[in-house]
Amino acid sequence: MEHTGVEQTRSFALVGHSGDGKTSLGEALLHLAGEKKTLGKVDDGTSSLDYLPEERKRASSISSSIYSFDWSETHLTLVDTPGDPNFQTDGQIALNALDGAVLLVSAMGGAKVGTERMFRRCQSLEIPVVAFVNGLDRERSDFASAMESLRKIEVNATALTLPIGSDRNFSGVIDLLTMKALTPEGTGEIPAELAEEAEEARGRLVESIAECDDLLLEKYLEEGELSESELREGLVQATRKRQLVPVLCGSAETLLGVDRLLRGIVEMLPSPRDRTPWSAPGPEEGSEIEVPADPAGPFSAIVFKTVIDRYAGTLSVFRVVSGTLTPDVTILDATRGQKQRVGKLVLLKGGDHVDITVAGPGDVIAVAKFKDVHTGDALTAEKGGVALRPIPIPQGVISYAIQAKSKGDEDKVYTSLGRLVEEDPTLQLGREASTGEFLLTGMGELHVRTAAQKLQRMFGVEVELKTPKVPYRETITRRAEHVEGKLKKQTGGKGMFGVCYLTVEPKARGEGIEFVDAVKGGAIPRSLIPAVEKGIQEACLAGPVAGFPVVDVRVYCIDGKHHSVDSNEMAFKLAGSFGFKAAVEKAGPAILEPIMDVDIAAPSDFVGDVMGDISSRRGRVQSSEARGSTQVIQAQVPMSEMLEYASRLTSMTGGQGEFHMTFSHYDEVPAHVREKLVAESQAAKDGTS
Ligand SMILES: Nc1nc2c(ncn2[C@@H]2O[C@H](COP(=O)(O)OP(=O)(O)OP(=O)(O)O)[C@@H](O)[C@H]2O)c(=O)[nH]1
Ligand SMILES: [Mg+2]
Repeated sequence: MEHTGVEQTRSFALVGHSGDGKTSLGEALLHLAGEKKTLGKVDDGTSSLDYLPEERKRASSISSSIYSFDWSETHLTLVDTPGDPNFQTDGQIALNALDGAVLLVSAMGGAKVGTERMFRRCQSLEIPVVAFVNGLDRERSDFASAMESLRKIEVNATALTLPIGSDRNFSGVIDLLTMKALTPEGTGEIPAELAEEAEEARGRLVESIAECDDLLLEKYLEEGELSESELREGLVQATRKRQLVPVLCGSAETLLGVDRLLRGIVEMLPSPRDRTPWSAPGPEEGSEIEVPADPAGPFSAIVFKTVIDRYAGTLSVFRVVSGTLTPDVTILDATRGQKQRVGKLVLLKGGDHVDITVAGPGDVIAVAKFKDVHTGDALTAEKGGVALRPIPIPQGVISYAIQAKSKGDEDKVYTSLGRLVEEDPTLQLGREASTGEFLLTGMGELHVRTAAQKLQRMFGVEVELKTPKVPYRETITRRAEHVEGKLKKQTGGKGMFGVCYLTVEPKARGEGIEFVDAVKGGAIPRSLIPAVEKGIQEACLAGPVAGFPVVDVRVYCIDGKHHSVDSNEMAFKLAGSFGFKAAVEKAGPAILEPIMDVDIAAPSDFVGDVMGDISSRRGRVQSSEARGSTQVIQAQVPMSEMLEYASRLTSMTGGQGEFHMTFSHYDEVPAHVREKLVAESQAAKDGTS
């Protein structure tokens, strides 16, 4: 395939709440574009977008999938994103690299938390949005309520099509620009019983378009109407400038209305040239330069996904921002400053790949076997390329200790986890300093559990997830002065001698440990002061209260004593460590726990149960607000109380509740929690001693 040309290129994501039909809509688009002969279905495992075994098993997306295809002389890349908050981050990362989004809204229940979250993300990334009300063939579907729900979440929505009939009688859509009915029979007249409704809706559409442009508004006020071409152009501009969100409607199941959406995507979403231009840090501090979508310019691209493919190896998926790429060249990972060899260029079609020979601005392609290229990295030409800002990757919020099921598999688990983390940057692999256990951190319980399943499928290693670990910390609450740390062993043979005096004081949350050398007059020789600091750093790894890392303390080393023969690094390291422990104990030590910001959405009937349950988890409800029949609750809850929340919420709401959490801050644990943690730490010590 030759690169189609920048003006005829579109890239967009399908975004929205879980289970509302994004993947099905993607399949419908591919089928209508002639890309797939048969319509792929999520439920019977024939979807090319939900192609991972884990997705087929759950009948729900766990990872964004990319499908490039051609239709009507346009080259399109569709990215189907998962709606579940455990996996939504993958789609949020992808949005950074795309030019538009189709916001899917269910005709049953309208916009929900997942819809709103992704819409906000599009707004913050300045991505134009076209909405699609899906599922009009379903019982109790309601287009008007879906429109209303969009306005409630502050989408400046205006209907571009109206449904003809609903439920089983849903038979097509009315195009409000042309005022024609689009049905499987072709283009026809609007059914008489809908004529008035269609006139009113068109009036609203025309007004919304006119309001976005002063010249159009003037003409509309003078003449009372605008020509079809003025309306079309006005709508395109208003959508691209994000003044309006045009709403189309239909059904991914019966395909009605989906061909109009396909046309709408090409007409209204911008080409790489019509989008908000890419910018990058310029040569002078604080300066910005624009990166035009020019096929003749220097190559620059942004990696938004990494896929481990059984046959091809690790694929880095990127969007070309400027320039043209051909196979067998050398480029640069500008984020890491490393040269990379490009072999073949691959176009992704879900899990299938097609080799291509050239890629230009707006194209999404993959290259296999780069060395140490990560999701989010900026790629450039080897020389003279402009380095885009890397895509920020959100950190996981919940950690599980992970263990090989069979002894002897530990190394394999570790290397396989490393590969998995490469593929999914929202997973992090760490090690618990106090126990030496591997910790896998992800966006939610399901995210981490699914990662464990993938580990088995992809690398054949079985692991056990242990109760999630809460990253508790220790700190001090007041100042303690002139505390002695002493090591003295001077009986027989070579002696060890070192004394330091430390003063500690609390620092603000998140500021870490600071060491201040305030020793005067050589009480401790200059060369041995770093040893004191090292001893303090080591003592910070396991605090004196319950063995958690110590944070947010400023330590002054104010004085000391040394011996000309017996003082050495080891002696002062130990003195520093002893002194720090003693000082922390005198400074009102406290245990800190992570507090999470939690958003919960549940049908209003369950709101009392959900709020009561949050209080019983030491949570504080901060707001509660109705959105249609859904209640959205925002609360702050200690992480330790949220570890198994997913299953609890499911059982409390009959599977209709959804929640999302992110880290907020650290706070001191109450006395009863502290006692429990101290007892657990004591028991662990007794067990190992
Ligand atoms: N009747 C009907 N069913 C639909 C329609 N769209 C989707 N479905 C069904 O709804 C279910 C969920 O659809 P998906 O396409 O997997 O939804 P999704 O938005 O991709 O869900 P996640 O991947 O979990 O975010 C499937 O059983 C689909 O067959 C529609 O327009 N009409
Ligand atoms: Mg899906």
